[in-house]
Amino acid sequence: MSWSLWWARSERDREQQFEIRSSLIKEVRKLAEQKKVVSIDPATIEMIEKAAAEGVSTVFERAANMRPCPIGEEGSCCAHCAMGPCRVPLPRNKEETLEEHHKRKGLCGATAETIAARGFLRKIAAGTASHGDHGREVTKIFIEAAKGEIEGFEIKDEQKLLQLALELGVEIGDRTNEEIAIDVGELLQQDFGRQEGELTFIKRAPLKRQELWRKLDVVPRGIDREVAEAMHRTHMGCDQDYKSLLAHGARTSLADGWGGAMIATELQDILFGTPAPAASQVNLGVLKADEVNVVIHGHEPYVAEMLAVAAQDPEMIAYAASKGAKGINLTGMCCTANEILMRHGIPIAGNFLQQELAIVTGAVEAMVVDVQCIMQGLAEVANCYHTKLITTDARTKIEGAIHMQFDAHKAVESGKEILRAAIDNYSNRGENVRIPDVKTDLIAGFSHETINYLLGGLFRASYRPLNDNIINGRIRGVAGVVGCNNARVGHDDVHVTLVKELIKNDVLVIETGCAAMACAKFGLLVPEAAEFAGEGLRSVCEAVGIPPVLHMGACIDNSRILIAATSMVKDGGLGDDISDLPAVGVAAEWMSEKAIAIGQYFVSSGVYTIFGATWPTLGSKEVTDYLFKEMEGIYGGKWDFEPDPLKIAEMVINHIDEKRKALGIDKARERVLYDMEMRRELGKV
Ligand code: MSK
Repeated sequence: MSWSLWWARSERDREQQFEIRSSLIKEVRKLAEQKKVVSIDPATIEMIEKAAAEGVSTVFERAANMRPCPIGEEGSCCAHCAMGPCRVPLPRNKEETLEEHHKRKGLCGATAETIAARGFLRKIAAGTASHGDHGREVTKIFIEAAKGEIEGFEIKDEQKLLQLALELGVEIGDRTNEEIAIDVGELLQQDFGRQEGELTFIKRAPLKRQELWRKLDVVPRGIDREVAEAMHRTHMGCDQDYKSLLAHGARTSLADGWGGAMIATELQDILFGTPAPAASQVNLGVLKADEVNVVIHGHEPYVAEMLAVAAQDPEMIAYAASKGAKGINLTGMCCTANEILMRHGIPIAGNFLQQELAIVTGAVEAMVVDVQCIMQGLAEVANCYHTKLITTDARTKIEGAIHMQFDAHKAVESGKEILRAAIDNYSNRGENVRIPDVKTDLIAGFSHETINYLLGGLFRASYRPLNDNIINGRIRGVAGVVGCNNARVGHDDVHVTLVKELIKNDVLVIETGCAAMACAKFGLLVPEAAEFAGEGLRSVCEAVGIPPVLHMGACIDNSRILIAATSMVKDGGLGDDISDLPAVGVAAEWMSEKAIAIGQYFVSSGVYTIFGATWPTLGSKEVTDYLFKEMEGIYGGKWDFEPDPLKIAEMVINHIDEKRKALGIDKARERVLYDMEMRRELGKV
């Protein structure tokens, strides 16, 4: 069912459209409500059942017992002043017409359009603020490390530092890496508080895209400035033109993708190492029955980096042995997991919806959290078992948790102190332990640089082979499948069903965040998964030795996708802007405001972007039409919404085929069986 159908407004169609709209919303919820598919992951199901048997509340149980507010869900509620909250919901009965709905206003006179657009912009601002604050903290630590003011951190990727210095015009000469790094860090730090001008990395975008942004006046000036202005514009009595609000949404989102997120990724790579392919495992089965299990959860990598160092320290291993443990088993959860997976091969215990379930195993001595995506429910679950929930960042404190502030100036000691607390807790582990025997192999670490190298080799690193394989039709196009889990839809089900369908149709998939973990759990992130791919994609994967689904990192690393897309444009043959590429972005199980910021910077950068699960502006036809239709005429990219994964796949493929046609590369694709010699040739392309 197309979303647009339920907006037909003629009186003749009104009743029918009301039914269609109602059924679409119901369809989104149906699976979860009927409990047909809570999760497709056997480890998750086993732990949900254990939690239920032990009377422990989890997000799955709460989702079953509490329905989302229907007015808030469609973006029809405004709580921006104390005269409200005002509600301007869509018709809830067949007697009310949409025309009557249009007469419904907030106390200040705010229309459904203004209310929906303000809510949408605030989501973008919150997401941009989260990535921006992550980037700011990384930049601070980067500069302090270069100045020698903090211990335990050093420049790991000299080549990337020098490349970035060249790009930014920072003098290299015979200066030390540390001197260069200080200048690079301080230069990028200015992007957070810049009042006028343009963000540094805007110049990385294709020239045509930069010109478009300048013409539209949406080039971000400073990261913090755009977030602050978004909050101002959405204050009561300020911006009341939904198109104006959404234009600032585009500008704010660009301050995320080409600003805070990109700065974080670049500096993390220099400081901790640019990811390269690393083999590891995923799912709750990576927890160990006879070792101290520490799960590190959140987003910012420096606490995790220090724990990774401390866990290998002979002194700490001996301390664990003194408590009867055979070792220290460090594992990750959510995007901190992705960070330490990509750089150290540390296994992943699970994605977003599994955080409470890791504790339900009864085998986790400490869950150490930093920032973002950390459920408050963890404290109550930890209270039911022996697990210590340890917060490490003053920006994320949780009532009932132990706060052990991570001090970057004493990073090594801070890391050891946290580990000691976990080890001390090993003897408190009771008999109630059940670790699901479920884990899957994966390969991660496909940074932009790695893909470049794998495709083109050390001396001619390039995206040209990828472009050639798209042009010759072996690869139909590229889909960036990213984002969260959402307890309102079947856990992992939407991601995995979608991605399987895409690779079957020769669409190369690049992934980040919890989506990557979902597909990893189902064996799609190993080269052998090429057997699930269509003939063309399979031949390329086998020739190069890569999986058909490439793990590009944490959700902050969606900026890597922007760089990859720009490289594809610059390497030629696929148009002269990102919007020309046969490429699509999808967040099929999204739940975080960061996902909306990411989706909007994809759209503002020219990418057709489809979200599943739910959509937060359905309360206004005008705003939804603007996002889903008109934005394409402005930015070359647009939003779309569809909860069914197979329908999403169809939309992705249709869009890719349209772009192929526009590029003149839509001729019948050759179907050839490759012998070994031909595959070797393919690898050389
Ligand atoms: S952790 S933002 S649930 S991807 Fe990045 Fe996963 Fe979404 Fe958090």
